[in-house]
Amino acid sequence: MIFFKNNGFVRKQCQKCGKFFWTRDPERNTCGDAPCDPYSFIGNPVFSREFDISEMREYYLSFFEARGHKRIDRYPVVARWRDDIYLTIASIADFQPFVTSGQVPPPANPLTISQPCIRLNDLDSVGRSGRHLTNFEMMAHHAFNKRDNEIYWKEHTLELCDELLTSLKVNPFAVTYKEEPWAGGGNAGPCVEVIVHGLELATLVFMDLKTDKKGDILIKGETYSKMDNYIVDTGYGLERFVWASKGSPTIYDALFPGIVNELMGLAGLEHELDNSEYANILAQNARLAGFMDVSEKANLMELRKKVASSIGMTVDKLSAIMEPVEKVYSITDHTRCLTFMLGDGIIPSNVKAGYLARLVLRRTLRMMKDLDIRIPLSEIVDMHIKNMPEYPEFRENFPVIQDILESEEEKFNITMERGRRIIQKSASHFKKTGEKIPLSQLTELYDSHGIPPEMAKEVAAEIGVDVEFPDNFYSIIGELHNKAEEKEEEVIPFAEKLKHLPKTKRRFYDEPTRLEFEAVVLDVFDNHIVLDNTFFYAEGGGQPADIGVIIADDTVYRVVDVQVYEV
Ligand code: A5A
Repeated sequence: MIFFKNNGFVRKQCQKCGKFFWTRDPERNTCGDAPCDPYSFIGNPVFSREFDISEMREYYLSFFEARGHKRIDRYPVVARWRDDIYLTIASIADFQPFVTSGQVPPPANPLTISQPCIRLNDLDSVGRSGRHLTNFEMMAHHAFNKRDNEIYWKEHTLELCDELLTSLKVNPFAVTYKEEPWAGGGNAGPCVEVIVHGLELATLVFMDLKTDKKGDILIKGETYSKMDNYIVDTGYGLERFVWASKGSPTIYDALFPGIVNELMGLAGLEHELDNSEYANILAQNARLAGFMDVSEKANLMELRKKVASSIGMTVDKLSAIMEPVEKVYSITDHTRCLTFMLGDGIIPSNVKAGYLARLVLRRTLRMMKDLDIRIPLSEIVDMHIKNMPEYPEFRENFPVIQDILESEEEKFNITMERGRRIIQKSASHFKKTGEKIPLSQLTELYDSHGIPPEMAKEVAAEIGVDVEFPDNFYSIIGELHNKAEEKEEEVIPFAEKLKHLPKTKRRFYDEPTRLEFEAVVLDVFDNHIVLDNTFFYAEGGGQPADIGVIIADDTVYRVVDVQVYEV
């Protein structure tokens, strides 16, 4: 890329992970990302000043506004406009699939946005890795390019990123751009991850692929083909920027110190922090916490061992110290996630987005029980809402949120009592056969009865039956349930015949209000008609098709539906 070449970067291969990256520092041999490098900004902030969340968001959005981007309001965290995923997992999800495919024009071009996102595939790293949240804001700038209308592409995207970091006074030698593929929500493309002092702050995706069962480009197990459009899809982690500006031990301490302290106190951990040995271990763990990415590797004990041996202590001692602290962080994170989920109208249930809300809710209640924190969930949610004056809608919805939380807490307690009996029954069966309770049974216990695997383990142990489940159990469940069931592939009527016809010119975006037009009939199959051009809006983008009439000679035909068939 010309930008890198013109700005003194060199391309290197990481000595640890083998991936390629760009750096201005000729001495650098590692990519700078976790787990290849530790966090080197803890206690050593990366920018010239501290930012809180609102300040950082405003800094970013006005930076891009000043550079020709239009600011767009956020979308909800529940992706109601999509039928393939339930939650808004990235800012680009707002514009998929109809804007990215070119069927619908973007609300502005180029644009900038700060989009609250929810990702449950990182669930088991939350609280542990120092950097993962279930709910975070993705600050972004997007440009939607067409072959005949390019806004900007790779070079300008890199220039903007570099200018933003320079304006924040980041040391240019500390920044690495790591090459990776990125895929999500039906599109993919090459990307560079922007890493500073061990922390991935942003990702710049050059999106030019779409999912295609017949495509021949394979990324993360799915096949893709090239799109005509090419889209600048960036994502800058707002909370990670705030954390980097403060250099606190974890992202949670940087974002919600008040709530973390309050929960530490309720869990009886507060006094420990005054103990210098304990504080020292927490500090050392914080630098190395980047290793604790449980999402993919899924072996918590192995990861913990690595950290313990780097600190020079036994893994048991480190686990005993870290586990309760990590739970406090997770509870803090999960309750903010619930604030967004319920605040944006999700009702906990057994299906779709409601299932995911219940998953987060029950995981939170389970951890609160473990730490013996006995306050209603709504009290913690209330603390979050107080911290977020920029979301007045959550304060407005609070009475409803409170009702939902209370009713869910009651249901959880009933489930726990019933669950105990169900596990006892199942465990006695496995005691007789001498087997462990298999994972499929644990998933079934969770899915059908809401019984968390930790509880199954506890109750089964009382009977003498072993239970093992992967460390990323919740991430697996979250991932499984975030994808809607795939639809049957559409059968296109008359596909063979349509192949030989020219494409219909879709003119409804040129003059959306036009009500009459002339067209040539290209062909007729049964009661389907193909025109050479049309102002009839074809069903798409969540909008139904236009209806009307076609007059040929003296006959009037009713148009009851309009469809696009790509063959
Ligand atoms: N569509 C592309 C841009 C995308 O989603 N890329 S990404 O998955 O890498 O996310 C963009 C940025 O969001 C990351 O670089 C990181 O800064 C932030 N981010 C992603 N997952 C996060 C999480 N679980 N917690 C906090 N921040 C996260």
